[in-house]
Amino acid sequence: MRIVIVTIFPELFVPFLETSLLGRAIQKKLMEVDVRQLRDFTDDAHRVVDDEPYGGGGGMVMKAEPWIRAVRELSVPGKTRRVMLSPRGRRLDDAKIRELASRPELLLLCGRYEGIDERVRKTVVDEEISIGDYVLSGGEVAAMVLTEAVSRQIPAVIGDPASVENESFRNGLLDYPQYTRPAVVEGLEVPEVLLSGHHAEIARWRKGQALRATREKRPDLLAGSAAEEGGPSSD
Ligand code: 21W
Repeated sequence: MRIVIVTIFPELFVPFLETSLLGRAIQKKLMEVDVRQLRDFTDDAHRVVDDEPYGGGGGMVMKAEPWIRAVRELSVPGKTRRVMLSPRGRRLDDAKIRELASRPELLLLCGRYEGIDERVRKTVVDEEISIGDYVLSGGEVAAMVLTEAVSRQIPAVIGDPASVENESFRNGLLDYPQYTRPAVVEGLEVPEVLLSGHHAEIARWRKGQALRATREKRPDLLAGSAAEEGGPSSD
């Protein structure tokens, strides 16, 4: 899959795209990510991308024309899904990530300032996505969240195809608690079942712990799911 990102801060993406899983995936051409400077789509000497809002109020608004030109030039009709990162969008979740990952090409619009002229959304955007109900300074961090989560849907990117299926949220539950050496930390011991070598019992304990954690921390995930069966066990 290919992701094109349009932003006035392309440098924010450089270490992000070079590092770890994503860096390796791009190097191995499992994914292509192109980051483009919005200012390259202006036509004035000063490469201006913002202006004062009609109707007054504080702050600046991103001008429509550079965005419209950028999207038209960088997307392929019928192929590219054009996504604006925006606090007004629908909240991103696992189902949306899977849907986006199934597309051949995404174009991500990252706004700054108080937002983007509404006519951009109306003319060249397929959907608006938010990553949650809190205020960011622009769409760039949200585009990174989306890019990283989408990349993890490609089995070859994470190396072990089985672990895409195993991931939390795929089964609708939070993770079970995890432990590694040493056996005692701050007086707290590793649950005995994990040292037992009884793989079936370990699997049962983990399922019970995942259910308990989900019930306690995120009961909303259990509502209307078939996950709750094969009862929990104690510590
Ligand atoms: C934040 C822009 C707040 C504008 C009308 C008049 C992209 C984001 C963003 C930003 C405002 C996402 C206003 C979660 C986010 C993003 C920048 C408020 C005030 N409206 N997901 N004045 N949170 N944020 N505008 O902030 O671009 S995805």
